[in-house]
Amino acid sequence: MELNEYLQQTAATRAERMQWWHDARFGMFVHWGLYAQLGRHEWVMNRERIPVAEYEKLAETWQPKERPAREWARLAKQAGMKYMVMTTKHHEGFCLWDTQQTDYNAVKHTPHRDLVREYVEACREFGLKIGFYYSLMDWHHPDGALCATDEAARRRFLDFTQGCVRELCSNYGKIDILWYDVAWPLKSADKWESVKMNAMARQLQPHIIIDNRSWLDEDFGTPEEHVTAEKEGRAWEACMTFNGSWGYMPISPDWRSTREVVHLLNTVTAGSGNLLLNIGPAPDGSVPPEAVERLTALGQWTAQNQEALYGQVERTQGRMEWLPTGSWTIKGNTAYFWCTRWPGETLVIGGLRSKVVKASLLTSGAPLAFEQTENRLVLTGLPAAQPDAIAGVTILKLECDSAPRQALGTGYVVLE
Ligand code: H79
Repeated sequence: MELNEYLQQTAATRAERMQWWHDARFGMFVHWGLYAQLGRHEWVMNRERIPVAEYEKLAETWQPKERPAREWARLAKQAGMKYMVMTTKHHEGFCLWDTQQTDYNAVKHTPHRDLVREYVEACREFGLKIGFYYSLMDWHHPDGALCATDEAARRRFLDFTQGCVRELCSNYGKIDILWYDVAWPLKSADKWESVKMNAMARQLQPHIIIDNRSWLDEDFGTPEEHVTAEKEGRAWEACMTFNGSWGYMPISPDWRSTREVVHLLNTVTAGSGNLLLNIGPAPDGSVPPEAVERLTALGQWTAQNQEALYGQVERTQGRMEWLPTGSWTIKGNTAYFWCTRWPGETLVIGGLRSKVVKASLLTSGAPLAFEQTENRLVLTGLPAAQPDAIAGVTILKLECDSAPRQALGTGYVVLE
């Protein structure tokens, strides 16, 4: 298929295909592979220069417990996540599904199970949308690097890659997201035959959503380990680790707190983006206790604040101002103020240009007294201390008579 025709076709169906994804806001990334057994990051093979033959031995010793994917899916559901994305093959090249493309897979070797099927079944059981991560870069395949300089190797590697994508899109029922990663070493969509590959994926899975990592922009951008909104109108999803490593890494002590994750949710929601938060299960498939603890707390918080979090939101960029006490998200005529620094019984917001009709605490629904003059909204009678004990983030709901807008202007403060 021609590039232009492909781009037109995918653009024509994008809004409809992406609706659930925009509403979902929050997903779980799962990085699981042979590297989990070493517990030193999913790049351990590359960073420690482990020879392929030595690394391969990890494929004889992997012993996951029974159906850990059910634990992940249950936890994701409880945390308020609406979809999952799991590594079907990371850079190490080990395929977690029953593939015909290589013997280096989880059925031919340990654990002698189709881990992708278990994952898919768990997602369905818990009502989560299903994403497949697939690393184009491959450190195990003999043509994975050679393909850059050897035309016959490139042909073999593309046949392998397209074969993998075909299987993943054919053998597991409806798949919702295809999440490519690291299109190394080939440096263009042409070289990867990305249009052909992704058109095939779409033919097999007409509703699928594809990320931007096969040298095509496709459906959404993927800022990694930072939360940066794409340009207006472009969908984006920030993918974030919990502790600085995607793969299991118990020696990393730097876990993001529940509060930090709520702050991430605030930022992505303000930019109409999504958050894909990662867990790296242990070799047996269990979720690190630090992640369980935080995701469980997050679940309580998201359940109480779901109205502000999920569904169609508007971007706040250029519409609202920063404030020292918290930050905004917007949904229709309602502004949500995520108060992270509780000021006590009175909260003052400057420069709100829309008339507030009703103010309340989102969690309890308790109405708040307020007075609004031209340049100041003064809310009174608030609890003396931060009411939210889970993350220290309480949302104030301000229903306005028009689309919320805030502009402080220069006012009377002369800065010179
Ligand atoms: O799966 C997780 C990470 O392992 C993977 N993406 C997330 C989701 C990833 N993280 N960092 N990277 C990939 C870095 C990628 C570096 C690269 Fe390169 C730059 C790959 C290709 C160009 C340097 C040069 C490393 C390989 C060639």
